[in-house]
Amino acid sequence: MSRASSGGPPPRSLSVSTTGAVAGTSVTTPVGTTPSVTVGGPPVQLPPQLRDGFDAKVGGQVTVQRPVVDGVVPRRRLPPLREALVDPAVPATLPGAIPVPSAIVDALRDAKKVLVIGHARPADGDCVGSALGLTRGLMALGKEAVAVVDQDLPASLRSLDPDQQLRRARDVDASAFDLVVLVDVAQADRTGDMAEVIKAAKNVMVIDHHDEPDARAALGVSADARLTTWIDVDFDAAAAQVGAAVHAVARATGGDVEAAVGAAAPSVAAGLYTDTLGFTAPGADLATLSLFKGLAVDVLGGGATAGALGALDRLEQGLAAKLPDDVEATLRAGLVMKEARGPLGVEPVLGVHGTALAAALTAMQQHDARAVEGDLTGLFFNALDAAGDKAGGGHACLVMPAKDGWRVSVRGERALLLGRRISTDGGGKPGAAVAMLSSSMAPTLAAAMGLVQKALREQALADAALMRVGR
Ligand SMILES: [Mn+2]
Repeated sequence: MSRASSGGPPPRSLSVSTTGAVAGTSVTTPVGTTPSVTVGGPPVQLPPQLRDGFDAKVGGQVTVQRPVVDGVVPRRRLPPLREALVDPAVPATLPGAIPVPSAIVDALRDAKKVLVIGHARPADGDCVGSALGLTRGLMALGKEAVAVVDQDLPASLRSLDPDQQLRRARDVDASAFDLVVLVDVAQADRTGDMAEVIKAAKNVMVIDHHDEPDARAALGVSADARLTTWIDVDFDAAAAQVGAAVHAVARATGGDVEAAVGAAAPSVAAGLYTDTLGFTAPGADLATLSLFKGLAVDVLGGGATAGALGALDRLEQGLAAKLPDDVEATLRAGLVMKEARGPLGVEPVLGVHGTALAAALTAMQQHDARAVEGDLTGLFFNALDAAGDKAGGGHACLVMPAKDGWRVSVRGERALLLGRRISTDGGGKPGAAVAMLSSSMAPTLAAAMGLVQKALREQALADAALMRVGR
């Protein structure tokens, strides 16, 4: 969200030749498959001498390799959002322009009481926006609807739910609903304590943009249950599908289309914005930006670009959730930055002291009793984004202590297909990735760099193939 724009116009076409760029590389798995990394050993506690561990092991263990990409992989960047909102050359579209599978429309039309579930632990702006957007849209059409994201939300996401409509699993009587809809997720075990509800449900729907070839198995839905899925990885955010679904079901029920889309619009816009990192993510599509623009100008902005810019200001201020100074200072003291040799040169590597995280959370709770650890980690991701911007073609890694081991996040300027199926950052889109690895710091980092190297080889081949067919 705070990721800086690198400025300048986006490339209009893939005009850079990469002939010969991938000579000598080998790829053992097809593009788009999940890189598989297994690191043995039980989870370990953060060692007190983390800084020393970084010095001694990280630099020494990461293999230096000849760059595997000689040419420049084109960046697919969109114009800066504020310029796009006022630039007449950037089209604006509305959710009605997106076709919705008829089975999705029919099932939503027929349902009277709908339970909408987003992913949790972690939640993100798209799952919150999608869950609230669908719920609000259905309520505007006279249906009963309840949204669940089963975790305490970090401060930034609390701003997307000002009326505190989201429920926890423990607060919901699942037997009261005739349709269960999962948004932005197709796996029961990523919904917190909603997994058993999903498995027992007899009428289930999935609206998602993450690759899931066998949703019935991933959900644990029984063979006799009705399952209706709309899974399409070409969408940057599930919120785009949700906006379209609200429009379509409003039309199908003869309801007030404008009221339904209007009720969903703030949440849908938030999902589009967050899953594309404010439309700065390398893989973000113009179609998504156009949908955001249509919602911002025509729905939230009252038809005026000034109104749209005001809506964007409010969205960004809410998402920014600025930390108190004392909390931020504590966190910054716990952030370690090192540089490792990666496949494309020097790769910034960031590490986080677990003790600093704990101290900062205690300090934060003096300011806000609802504070959770997620309120704090945004600072590290901002640092990661900044490091990624400075990596000059390399990729920055962030390694943070987590409940079951270490959380490794990666950011880079180059398009990167890294762990799409395990990714929750950036909607699983190129350039943003996350993996959970259970091991100590040094092998985790080495494994993370291996993921980056492998994904870069695959991406180089994919880009070369794209150019060969003249796209
Ligand atoms: Mn998403």
